[in-house]
Amino acid sequence: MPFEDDIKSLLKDFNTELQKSGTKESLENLKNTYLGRKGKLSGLLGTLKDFSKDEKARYGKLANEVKAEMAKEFLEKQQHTAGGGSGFFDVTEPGKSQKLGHLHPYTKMREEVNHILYSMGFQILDGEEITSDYYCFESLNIPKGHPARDAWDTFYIEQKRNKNEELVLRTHTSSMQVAIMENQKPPLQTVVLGKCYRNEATDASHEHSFYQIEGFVVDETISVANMVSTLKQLLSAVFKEDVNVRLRPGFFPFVEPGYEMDMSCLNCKGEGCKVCKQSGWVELLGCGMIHPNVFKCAGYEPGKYTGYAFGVGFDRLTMMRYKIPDIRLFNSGDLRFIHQF
Ligand code: FA5
Repeated sequence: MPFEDDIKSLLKDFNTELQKSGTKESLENLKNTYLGRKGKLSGLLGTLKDFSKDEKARYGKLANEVKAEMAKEFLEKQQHTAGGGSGFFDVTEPGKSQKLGHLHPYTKMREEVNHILYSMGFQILDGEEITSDYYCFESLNIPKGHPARDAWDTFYIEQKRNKNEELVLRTHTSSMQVAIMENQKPPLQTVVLGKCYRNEATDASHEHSFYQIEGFVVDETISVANMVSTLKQLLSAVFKEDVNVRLRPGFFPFVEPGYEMDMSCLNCKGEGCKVCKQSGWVELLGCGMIHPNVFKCAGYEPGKYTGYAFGVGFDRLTMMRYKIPDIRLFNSGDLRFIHQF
């Protein structure tokens, strides 16, 4: 019975090829090849005319059953490929890649700097951004009416804490010095990395909200030499090259002596360029030996301890590291800027 054999083998071939077809195009081709007007099934049906009446009736019935089965299998496969019949889904179509976010340069730098400080033995704290006038100024040897308050003018909060404690947005992370020392006895090796606020006009290197790293180290025999070597080590690790530093006298009421620390210009290697205004040095941070009045506020025994403190602008550090020309870009929300990191 060649017709029966032929049609069964046609069905078998159809099923094998159907299994392999997974795309819209391959299914369409399969349909045309087997079920189309000039397809293999039609071709086989065309041979029926050569059979007897009885055979024609029997084979014709068989052919219709096979055709129905093929159509059913085909539809099922198509629906399966379409993901439940909700429209055709081509599994071989290249996917649409999801846009992933990435870390802000601040976050990258912060993770790196934290890692360096941690490996140097510092405890890393954040502390409160809304603090009292006492911790931000008074305890740092800056009483009311002191001229230094003008340079560090900040935002004052009407509401008071504990009935009469005046609140401000911290103008520098130095505000954490006494707050931490009150709760921890030396030896202390601490950094505070966090946000500060100032009432000042913005420009390429000034923001009203920015970040600082405050560091302070207190023990019985801490010296300026310890401070210089630690800061040199810290800066060299941050900039991944050996940096030179120099001290100039600087006034901060909570340190004595006080210094401004400059770093050799990485742009011109100290030769002189636009970045360092031809001096070969870049102004970087304030530092000095902690004033006895600060230790007094912390409740430390007078004369027992010495220590150094430093305060560095974290934004400016990040700007130097990534060669960012304007501090205002950080919070601009400009995607052309942010996509560069
Ligand atoms: C201080 O804030 C001192 N508390 C630093 C200090 C700590 C001195 C411990 C001694 C001992 P100054 O105002 O210079 O100092 O600020 C320190 C750094 O913060 C600056 O060098 C600068 O990098 C950064 N900074 C200051 N104001 C702004 C601002 N408006 N925008 C961005 N960065 C700023």
